[in-house]
Amino acid sequence: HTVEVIGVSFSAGQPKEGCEVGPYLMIKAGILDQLEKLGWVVECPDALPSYEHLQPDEEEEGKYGLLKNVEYVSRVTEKIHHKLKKAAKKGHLALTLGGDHSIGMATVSGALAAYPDLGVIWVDAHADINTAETTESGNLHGCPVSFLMGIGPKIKAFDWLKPTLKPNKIVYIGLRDVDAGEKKILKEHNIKCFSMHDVDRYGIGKVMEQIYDYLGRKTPIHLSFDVDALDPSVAPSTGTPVRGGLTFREGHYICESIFETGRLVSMDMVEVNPELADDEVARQATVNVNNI
Ligand code: DIR
Ligand code: MN
Ligand code: MN
Ligand code: MN
Repeated sequence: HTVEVIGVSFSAGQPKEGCEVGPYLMIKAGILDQLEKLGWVVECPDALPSYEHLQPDEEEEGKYGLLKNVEYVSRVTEKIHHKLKKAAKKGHLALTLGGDHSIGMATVSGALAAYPDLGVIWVDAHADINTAETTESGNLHGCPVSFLMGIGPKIKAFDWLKPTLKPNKIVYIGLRDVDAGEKKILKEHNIKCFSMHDVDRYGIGKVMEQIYDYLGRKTPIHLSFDVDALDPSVAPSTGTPVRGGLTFREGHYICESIFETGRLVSMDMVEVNPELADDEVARQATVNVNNI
């Protein structure tokens, strides 16, 4: 089986510099070797391309109210969308290393283009479902899910993105910092959420079983893993840490369990920001959190 690793050195979906270095450090820490040891054929044609040449001139930004870097995020995510779609259509497992979570627009839409009945498991402290109307920060990493669903005002720069994700094809795990406007959207669209409260209540094993029942036992799965879903004591080096998160084992269990279904077709690992660590120990803990 082949895994195609797509590095996305990009951080314009949020204001803190550093998560563009994430893919570089995860590769340096040995993720490709780990995958080979697990028996994967690893293809990594273009792990660390720079997207700086896609950065628009200043006057092309600022056209969408509070939302920042719309043009830039759109250009980069459109590129990644095509890469992902191509990898998925070849039947490869697409592994995207971010980068900030705005790239979820690219990966989920790319996987959906190859697998129309895709189910998405979004592991995150945050719901990332703000719209141009509800966002308080203007950061696009807080918006990918609404863009994928076509909720909220239409953004012209994102004409390329076909909003094909249905509200009943996504499930959240790990939520604990959800904005008021997001709560309203989650409720209105009846979106399935397993907050940290639910992880505590059922245990991660039962949460995963409920998710497979909900999404259906045949659907291909995309896993979008925001490292801030993990507790800051496990993965401190990220832009918006929130205490009370998943343990190391709960995070690994989610990944192992989804892999065991045999239906994982694509995965993102995002928001690893080595610049934000207090020290080298914290940095290595976060970069290496995928490693056992
Ligand atoms: C917040 C934070 N809901 C926002 N979102 C984050 O900016 O829209 N997502 N940090 O990972
Ligand atoms: Mn191949
Ligand atoms: Mn996120
Ligand atoms: Mn998050």
